[in-house]
Amino acid sequence: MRDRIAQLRKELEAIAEQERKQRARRSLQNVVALVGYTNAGKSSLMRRLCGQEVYVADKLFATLGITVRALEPPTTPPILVTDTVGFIKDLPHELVASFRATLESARDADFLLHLIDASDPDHDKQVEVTRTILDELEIPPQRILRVFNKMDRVSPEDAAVLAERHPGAFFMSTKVDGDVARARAAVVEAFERHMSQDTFFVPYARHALVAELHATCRVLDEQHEDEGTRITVLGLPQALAPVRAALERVDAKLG
Ligand SMILES: Nc1nc2c(ncn2[C@@H]2O[C@H](COP(=O)(O)OP(=O)(O)OP(=O)(O)O)[C@@H](O)[C@H]2O)c(=O)[nH]1
Ligand SMILES: [Mg+2]
Repeated sequence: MRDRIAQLRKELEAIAEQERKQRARRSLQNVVALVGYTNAGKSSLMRRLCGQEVYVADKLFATLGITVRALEPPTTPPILVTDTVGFIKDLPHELVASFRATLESARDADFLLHLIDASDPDHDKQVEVTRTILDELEIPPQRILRVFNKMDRVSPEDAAVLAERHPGAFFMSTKVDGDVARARAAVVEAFERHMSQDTFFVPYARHALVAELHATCRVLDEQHEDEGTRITVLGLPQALAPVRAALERVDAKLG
């Protein structure tokens, strides 16, 4: 009997370790990608959202690689923001490689902010270029939020026309604190829409799962009972499902 318990414990530890690794990978998936035509203000928005030094310059292709940073102040679970290389109509050859990484990060993102320079008289054409590429990647439109940036340089009359023509779009300036706060709230809200509430009873022997829930979800309630912890969390399906599966596997083995 003792041998059997020792054996089970070893197996459980191995499973837990494997799950920890899988979850660590999965948690990287809470990603919002900033995409759009070059010079739209992607890096500026990233800098405002993540409170980090991100290279911003008034020149084409200021960004030539992918940058990933967590939303700051942090959320639970963390939301990662990816800055990407700007889209353009006829991509210069030497940029194809770095652009490929941009396409990948766009495809992998849970949610995309499509930034548009509203002050550029040519922005219609630029929207079209980005939209075509996102279409080719088969990114569902409901995952994309159009963000008209640089609204500080748009007259109220033009702003009204834009709002009329693009219902559901987001209008902002990275120079306006209130706008950045609204953008942050929109990103957080997009993730929270996909979160659901769940309650787990985690035996003390598996308390590592409680730590994982703290890392990947928002804990709403936690009670320590005789045999374990009863914990209610709000989390994304990809965070909740593996914990549920791990607990069921333990039940099956011990029962
Ligand atoms: N007036 C105004 N200028 C802005 C705004 N947001 C960004 N800019 C300016 O626009 C220029 C380009 O900004 P970036 O953030 O580097 O643009 P990007 O989309 O990352 O550009 P690439 O990396 O080249 O694709 C910079 O000079 C910014 O200061 C805004 O809301 N209003
Ligand atoms: Mg940039």
